[in-house]
Amino acid sequence: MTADISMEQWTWPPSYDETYRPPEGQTHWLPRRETMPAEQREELILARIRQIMAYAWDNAPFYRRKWDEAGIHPSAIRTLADFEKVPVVRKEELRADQAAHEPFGSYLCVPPDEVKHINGTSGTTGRPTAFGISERDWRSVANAHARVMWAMGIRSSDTVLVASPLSLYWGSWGAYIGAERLGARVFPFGAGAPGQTARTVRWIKQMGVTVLYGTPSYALHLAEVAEEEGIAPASLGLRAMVFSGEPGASIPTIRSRITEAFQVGVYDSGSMAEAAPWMNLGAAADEPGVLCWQDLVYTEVCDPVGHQRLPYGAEGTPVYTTLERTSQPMIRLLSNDLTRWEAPSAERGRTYPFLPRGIYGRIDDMFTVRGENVHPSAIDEVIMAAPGYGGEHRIVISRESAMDTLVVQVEYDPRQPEESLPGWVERISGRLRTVLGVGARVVPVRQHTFDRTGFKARRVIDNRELLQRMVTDPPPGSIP
Ligand code: 8LE
Repeated sequence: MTADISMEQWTWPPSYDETYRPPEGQTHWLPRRETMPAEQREELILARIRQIMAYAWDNAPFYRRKWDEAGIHPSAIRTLADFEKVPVVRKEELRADQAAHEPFGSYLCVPPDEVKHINGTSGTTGRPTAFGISERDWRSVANAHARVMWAMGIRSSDTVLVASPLSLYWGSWGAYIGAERLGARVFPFGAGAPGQTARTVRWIKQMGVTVLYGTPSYALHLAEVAEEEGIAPASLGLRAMVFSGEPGASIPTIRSRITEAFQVGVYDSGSMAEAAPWMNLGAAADEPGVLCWQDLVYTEVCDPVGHQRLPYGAEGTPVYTTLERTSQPMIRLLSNDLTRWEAPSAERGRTYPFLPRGIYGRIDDMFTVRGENVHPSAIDEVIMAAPGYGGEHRIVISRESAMDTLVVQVEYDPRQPEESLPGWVERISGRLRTVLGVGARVVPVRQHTFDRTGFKARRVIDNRELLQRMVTDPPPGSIP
């Protein structure tokens, strides 16, 4: 077994043979790692976790402080059950630590000049967080994503168009370097500029693009625009779509709208940018659901309060531990997302746990619109700072013509003359767009349209089908 594993580069720190690629007809990129008995893999994962905890203890004041406070030393972790006692890392902690230890935080484990790539969060909840990525980690992510995309059936003969923003977003770059590593032709097109979607349609046809990476919302928009341009989406020649960033690809109604429009295979993927290789949750079949590629990032579906691992079959929140990252390793990163997991089964072709409905929601109040994470408090901040604010507002998320739309109904101060309202609305919309990175329609309403509360404001009204269904038809084992 050891010999097999070393052949497949199970080493710490990770190092990959960059010339390796399986024969086109082979199903698995690293057959041994992907199909070995789950218990055997878990033994290796435990050993790796111990190495990584020792590494973080030595190199990251952030982790040493945190574990010291919890009375935990890496040497005390002898089983995966012991590991459940390691306190989770919250995104807010990373943000605060970065603010105190500019620019990459005291969880950076390599000398700062080894950071060769920067990605980041959009920063809707305050200070943006930077991802400082060493060349070694960049290559590990490329190799990991190549492996997952290989399982999706992507090959060197494919042309992969990246249709998400090519800026801070790890999603786009992760898809790009994964597709490049497996030898495909890559086309970094991006998304979000005015008029860009119609151009996307034309370029897909012109370049013979076969695979598109983006968000499910964007795919639906693309279908609409194609129709408007007089081009049937199914005639574009795409054969697969790889999604991440938001729920959709594992939600039957959305999924079937996409497959019906484009006649493509649909593959869900994506955990969190911090946990890159974020394709660690990735489909290996043209069907809803994602596998947890445990030897890349060890995923525990946990009780959202105590953060202990839950038995297979239960619903909980994923907690991620990166097993190949050296620059900013994440050790028990709390997602606050919602999923249900199933035990590994060799019948799925890979012995990884399975999330049959993917990630289908968030525990906290954050919501995702057109692939952007939006926090209601970021909206509150902008609205309440606007001169002429009338005292209350509502955030309405709905789905209009296949795209998520965000409507903010804002009460205005009656002392504002009616004729100044269009300018007022425009200023707030512009500010919201800057802060959120996504457009919102601002609707002025009369003062006292909305109830006031003496307790907590409930300003978010989510009309989207998914969340409604979760309320009326909760899945078995749901958290009440
Ligand atoms: C349901 C994974 C990536 C790079 O595409 C991404 O969106 O990372 P980011 O910006 O850190 O956002 C992570 C959050 O997006 C997750 O916590 C989850 O709420 C949501 N998300 C990402 N991918 C999916 C998803 N939700 N299904 C997905 N496939």
